[in-house]
This record gives sequence, structure tokens and C-alpha cells, in this order.
Amino acid sequence: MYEIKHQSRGLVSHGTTACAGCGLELIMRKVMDVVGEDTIIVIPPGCSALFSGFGKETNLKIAGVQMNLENTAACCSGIRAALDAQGNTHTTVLGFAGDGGTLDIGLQALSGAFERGDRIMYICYDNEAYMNTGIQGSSATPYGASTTTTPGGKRQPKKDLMMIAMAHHIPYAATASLQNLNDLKKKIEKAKNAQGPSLLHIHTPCPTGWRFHSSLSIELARAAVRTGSWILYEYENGKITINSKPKELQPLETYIGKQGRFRHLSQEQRDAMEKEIKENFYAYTSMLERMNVPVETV
Ligand SMILES: Cc1ncc(C[n+]2csc(CCOP(=O)(O)OP(=O)(O)O)c2C)c(N)n1
Ligand code: SF4
Repeated sequence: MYEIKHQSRGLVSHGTTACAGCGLELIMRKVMDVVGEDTIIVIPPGCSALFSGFGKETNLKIAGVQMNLENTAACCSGIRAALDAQGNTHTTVLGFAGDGGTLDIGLQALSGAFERGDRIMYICYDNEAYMNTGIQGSSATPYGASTTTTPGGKRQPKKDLMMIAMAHHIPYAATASLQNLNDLKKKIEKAKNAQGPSLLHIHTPCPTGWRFHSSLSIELARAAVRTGSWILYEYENGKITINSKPKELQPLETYIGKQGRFRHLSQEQRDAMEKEIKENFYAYTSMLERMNVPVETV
């Protein structure tokens, strides 16, 4: 027997059981690089639970607990309160959950933590479905996408987590993506240092659930932003900044055309979807800009 010591750099093990090309694994590595080992992580069931591990095994070299889907944020609040009672203000308490565990099942607990102003950092990696249990649709699944519960394509638009977070007036909230790692890193740092609750909503390509080749994860992360399908912006102490505003949006086909979950859409439906996404991008970003203008001058 030989000793395996310091085999991997960073706080995530070299090998994990994530699918090849998994966007979540890349995000977890980047997050751990920035938050560092003075962090306690709370992970609910979902693909991210493969990082908290099974039995004696774990993929993370930090303290953590696996919670229920309903109460990631409530568990974070409890840990924060216990640390504060011990006079420990330096340890970061990080909730790390999927879109199902955040926008659907854990939303009430998250809202409570936001409303109380608990100093917790919360990351929703959004692979746009309940992937771990077999690709069921969530409220974050985009319009038109096929999942096992929406085989003909989802009929509702994606729920807007950022607007919900901003309605709680928390100090920091941002959307992020693997499209721009510097932007992602900067936002992780800001979320970690916020003096109250913070939220990162990170778009997460999933080759298995979106049905694309595992080599295309970064390309699709970029395409989502460049086609206007994922809008990068941040909300910092009440001020909104749009981080990426392409002069001209790329054809939607560069994004949805490479994914099996949109394969069932007719050309007519694709054209309508492109028009809708473009109109939404311009309307949404101009609404964000107007939200910065003091009310009396509007
Ligand atoms: C209350 C509750 N409902 C359902 C489940 C079963 N379950 C375990 S993991 C999971 C999927 C979670 O989806 P998401 O949060 O989007 O994460 P992903 O699997 O996509 O990483 C579900 C539904 C559960 N553990 N608890
Ligand atoms: S199903 Fe998707 S999110 Fe889950 S491990 Fe595989 S690629 Fe990653």
C-alpha cells in the first residue's frame, strides 16, 4: 500500500463520478478555488451530492453536510448562527443546490434566509431540470425544452430567480456562466464577501440532460449568452450592472441547434422562439437599466 497524499491540487478530487463534460463539475472546481477551505458547504440531493459523497467517501476537502432538498438555506442559517455564537465570523457558509432544489423545492427556505438577512452564500447551479432523478422538468426548464415530464416541450417560461432575490433587497445577487471565467470568479468573490445573504445563479450546461456532445459544454455556455438566452448581470447593494450586452445577438440555432432537448421543434417554432428570446433580451435589459434610475427622474 502506498499513501495517497496531496494528490490533487485544489479542494476537489481529481476524479469524480460526474458525466463527461459536466458543467457542474467545472463550476464546483472554480467555486472551491475561490471560497477556499475555511468554508462549510451544505448540499441537498441532486447531482451536486456526488461531491458531498457517499459513506466515508467525499470529493471535497472541506467540511460539509448533505441536507434535504427543502431546507438547504435553513441549514445554512443554522450553521451561521452557531458559528456567530462561537464568535466565528470568518468561516463562509455556502449552500450549493440545483435548480429543482432552489427554484421549486427549497424556495421557501431560501426566501426565509434572505428575508432574515442571514449572512450565507447560496449558489444555484442551473442545469435546467431535475437531472439526478432522470431529467424531469423544473420551473427553471426553459420554454420549449423536452424533458421526461415535458416530452413535447415545456409550455411555461423559466422562473426568474434573480427577480425573486432582488425583491428581498439582499446585498448581492448575480447570474453567472462558464462563458466568462473571470466574471464568474469575480462574482464568487463578491458573493463570499457580502455582508448578508448572497445568491449566484449559474447557468450549467449538462450534456446528459440537454443531449449534446460532452465536448460542447463551454461552447454552449458561450452560445447561451451570445444568443440572449442567458443574461449576465449583477445586483450589488441596490445597483444593477449588465455584464454582457452583445451588440448583435447570434442566431438562436447556434445554441438550441446543438441540443437534443430542442430537436422536436419545427422550423416555425424555432423562428418564433428566436423572435421571443431577442425581444425579451432587449426588453429585459432595458428594464434592468431603468431600475437603476431614481424614481423621481423616470
Ligand atoms: C422533497 C424531495 N423530493 C424529491 C426528492 C428526490 N430527488 C432527489 S435528487 C432530485 C433531483 C434534484 O434536482 P436539482 O435540484 O435540479 O439538481 P440536479 O439533480 O439537477 O443536479 C430529486 C427530485 C427528494 N430527495 N426530496
Ligand atoms: S446529469 Fe448533467 S449535471 Fe448531472 S452529473 Fe451528468 S452532466 Fe453533470
